[in-house]
Amino acid sequence: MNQLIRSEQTFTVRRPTLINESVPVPVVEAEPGPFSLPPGRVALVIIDMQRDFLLPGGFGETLGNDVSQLAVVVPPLQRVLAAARSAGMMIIHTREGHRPDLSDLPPAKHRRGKPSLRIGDPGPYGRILVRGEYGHDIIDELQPEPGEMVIDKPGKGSFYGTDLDEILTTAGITSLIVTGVTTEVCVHTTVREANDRGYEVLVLSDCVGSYFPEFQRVGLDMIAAQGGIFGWVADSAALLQQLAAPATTAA
Ligand code: TIU
Repeated sequence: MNQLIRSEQTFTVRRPTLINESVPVPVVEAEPGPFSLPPGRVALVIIDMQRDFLLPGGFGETLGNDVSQLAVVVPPLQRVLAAARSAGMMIIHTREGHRPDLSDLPPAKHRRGKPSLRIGDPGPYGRILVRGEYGHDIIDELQPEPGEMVIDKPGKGSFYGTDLDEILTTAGITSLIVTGVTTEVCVHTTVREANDRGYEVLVLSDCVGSYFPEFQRVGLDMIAAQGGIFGWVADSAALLQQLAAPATTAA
């Protein structure tokens, strides 16, 4: 049979439509246009704010990066996290890392780059990017609270090799506010995965960070270009304005 037949496969789109909501929906001023926050359908996703990426001596630094570039993200992200908690929003934290036996670490990923320490090697914060180690966990400032979801992911994207899609679908989530590090790697991969799965995605420009200023700028531009090819971009002030606004209810 012609292999092209595969293109006729059908998929079930499980995301409910946002049109014809009867309740007023807060809207964030964003690029390339307004981003809706349908009540109860929005989750905050905080990607890989782990010690190994942010603290000196961790995996990020072993890759040759200046980790101080990421520290600027922490204060605005703390404010967004606090506001999302107050608003009762679903909160998802992710962590990139691997099983202690490294059985979920593809050799290609293990070999990649020229780090002075590789994934699984002992580092200053325990074994690099290994689950259960101090360095693999989230920085003190953004530690999850009880009831918040923590997704351990083996890849750069948050959907690959995880049950994130099932969790979001079950909770009725249609829209994601994405934050974390790094803009051009795990944030971008997650945004693209989410976009292909039918989620509406808003990226907060001052709550995502890159080791490279030019990647930060271009990475954000790429998301909102072409009419929002992967999603929307706004700064945290635009979101906080809406989360702080008094709730409007249908008369
Ligand atoms: N190296 C780099 O920029 N990022 C990663 O390896 N992982 C994440 O982005 N989390």
